[in-house]
Amino acid sequence: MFTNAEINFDGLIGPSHNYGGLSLGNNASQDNSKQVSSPKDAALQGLRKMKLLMEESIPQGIFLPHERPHLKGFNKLGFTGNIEKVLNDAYAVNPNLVSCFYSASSMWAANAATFSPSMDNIDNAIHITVANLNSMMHRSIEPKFTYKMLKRILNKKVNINKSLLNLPNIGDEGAANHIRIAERHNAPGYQIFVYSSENISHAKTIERQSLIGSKLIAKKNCVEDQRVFYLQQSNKAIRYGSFHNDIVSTANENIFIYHEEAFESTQELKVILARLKKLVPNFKPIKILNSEIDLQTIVSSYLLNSQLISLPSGGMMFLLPSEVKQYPNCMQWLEKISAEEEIKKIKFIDVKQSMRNGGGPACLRLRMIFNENEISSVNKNFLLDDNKIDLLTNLIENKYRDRLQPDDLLDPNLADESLEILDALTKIFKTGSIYNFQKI
Ligand code: SUG
Repeated sequence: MFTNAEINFDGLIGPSHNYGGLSLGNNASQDNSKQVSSPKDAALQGLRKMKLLMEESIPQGIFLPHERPHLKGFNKLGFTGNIEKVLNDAYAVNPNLVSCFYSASSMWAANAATFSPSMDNIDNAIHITVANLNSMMHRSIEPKFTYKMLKRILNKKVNINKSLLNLPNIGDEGAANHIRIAERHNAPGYQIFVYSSENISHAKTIERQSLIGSKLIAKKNCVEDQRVFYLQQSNKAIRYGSFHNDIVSTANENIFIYHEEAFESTQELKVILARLKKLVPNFKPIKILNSEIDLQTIVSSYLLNSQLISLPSGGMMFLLPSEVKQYPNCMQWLEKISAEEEIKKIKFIDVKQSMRNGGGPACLRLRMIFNENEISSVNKNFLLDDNKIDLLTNLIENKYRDRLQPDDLLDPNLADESLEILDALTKIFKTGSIYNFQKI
């Protein structure tokens, strides 16, 4: 029986996971630039996280890795010939072109799209809009395949909207900047779109989510006007490395946790919180004070880039990156909230390979909410079970590389291996041919 209204879809980590140093403003991506990665460890870590949630009887969905190397992209830029030539020619122009078109960044599914459940929307239908991710080159190549995959995962009853036009000032980075608050998942809720840039002007910081983009997404998703709020992320948080809002705040059902310096205007926040107090039964905002944990520690620990998740057995679980254990003040705060709030289960997970590129547990998943009549919209092939976990573990252990260093991206064998793995994945998930290379 379907007991939990929420399904998390995680991005399965692809075989070319590497540290390209591609995301300016993302401290981990910059600090680990050109280090050796382990695609095998990364994928197994991601899978263990999914398994841990399944052990709590939480349904778990999956997004397949995108096709990398992105041969079509290389071709469009004028690189032709065999793969070895394409890679070498692109590398000669700029080595980052190769890292970009090989990036496994689709693993961070929280950036794939923005989901609005039917009970919040004018037409009582689910809407999901793919993110254009246009602030970073390696991420801007994701939307097309995300759309294609969502079409395979969700049936016609779900409105899947294409991403916003790829214009520089309407950046949209999906659910990582979107907070939904409701008495419970399947009750009508309120959505806060957190943006980082308001004006069409030269930015001082790297502003990835625009206000214009946020407004267009709310409109595309048909969210009722009175259910939408806009709130600006603080410039200080962005400067400190919170390139998405899900690093300085998190929410689940009636609980909203945020750092006191997460948002630009305390006045605007106050107004929204007061409205939500009136509108949402049992609404509980939890503010983390600087005196408890300073902003820098919130950003470097990834305390709030955790999955706060409702358990079918009641109460909530906080699934945190294991790095948090290194911060005594974060641990004290966790002790405090588990004593005071309904967050009774605290667990840690090692997703170090993803963390080293700035992606914690919350980044690795996109949440979707369905009621009992809508759950049949989900293609079961994309839901994990023990058998698929075994098949995936086997594939990852046997076919993924243990180590990948920057120069390995020029090895034509890596391209062949990657496509072989993607092909095997389409068999495990019975998707039919979904990748470009599978079309003859
Ligand atoms: O977009 N890192 C990702 C991390 C995304 C995290 N997502 C959320 N906060 N929801 C990004 O910056 C680094 C890739 C590299 O440098 O190789 C990267 O893309």
